[in-house]
Amino acid sequence: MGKLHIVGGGAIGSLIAASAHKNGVPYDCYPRNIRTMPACARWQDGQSIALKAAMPAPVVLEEGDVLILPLKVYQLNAALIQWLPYLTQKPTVVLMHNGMGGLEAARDLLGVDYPLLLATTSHGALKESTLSGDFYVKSTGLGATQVGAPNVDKPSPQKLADLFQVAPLLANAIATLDSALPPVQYQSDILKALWTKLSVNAVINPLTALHNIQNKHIGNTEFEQIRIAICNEFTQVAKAYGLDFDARSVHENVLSVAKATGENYSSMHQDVVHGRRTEIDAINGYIVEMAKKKGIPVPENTLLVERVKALSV
Ligand code: KPL
Repeated sequence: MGKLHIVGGGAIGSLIAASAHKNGVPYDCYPRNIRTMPACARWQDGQSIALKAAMPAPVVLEEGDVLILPLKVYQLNAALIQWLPYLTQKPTVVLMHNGMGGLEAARDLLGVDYPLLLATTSHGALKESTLSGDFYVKSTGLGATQVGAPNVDKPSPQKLADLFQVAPLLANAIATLDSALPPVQYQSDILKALWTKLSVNAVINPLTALHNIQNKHIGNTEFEQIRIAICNEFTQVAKAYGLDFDARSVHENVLSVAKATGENYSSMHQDVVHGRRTEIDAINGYIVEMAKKKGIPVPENTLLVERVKALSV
């Protein structure tokens, strides 16, 4: 099994590290700021686990290693540029972020043939600090991770066993991820899975941030009109790029995720509350950009981008 190298000390990166530790998968963490890297993880059953000390700088990786970047999209470029000199052996790179735009950034910097995986996770995690200022990561809900290989020739292998035939290192990297933080599900059409997640984030994230509410309130009737409008715009834009969604099912899926993650405050809500930059450009902003290229009007998404930007300045 290859070693897992986790970039960034955010909630999801730390959760992956903690779970790798628990499951005996070799790993190292490379946070931007060693001081704020969680020293331990707390599981929902009350157990806690201490994490390995973080690495101060990148190291040259081997071909069978896996470099995972659970970062915000806007942090990705700088992180990939920093890691480029250490990727000469072409270890598998895994992108895991909300919103879109990472694939384009990775293809620009690494090349279109680079062994790359795209992943999206529904595991919940929060990074918190104790009164004495020590950081820890708290698991807030078990989920699943979907992963796919966008740079493998079309048609994409339908099953993981097929991927093992054409790209064994990528398939092994998926197995490593599954050993670290299960379950990991291989998706032959990862772009569709990412667009599905985009539709969820495009509704829940800006509305929870603007109204200062938990995810469960997104199902309230006061938001019905705007929910439907966002889903309709999303569906039209996706269709223009050959992705076939049904607006009604998109809306139903948003409602079921809002219910399933009801007690959560969305990541955008948290970003606004803590005065951090939001991912609005990679979520609703991405829909607006893609719509513009095809001449599709998307007034609701455009307004949400403006309103969230006004919140976070
Ligand atoms: O991905 C999320 C986020 O907060 O960014 C959801 C699914 C909305 C869960 O909170």
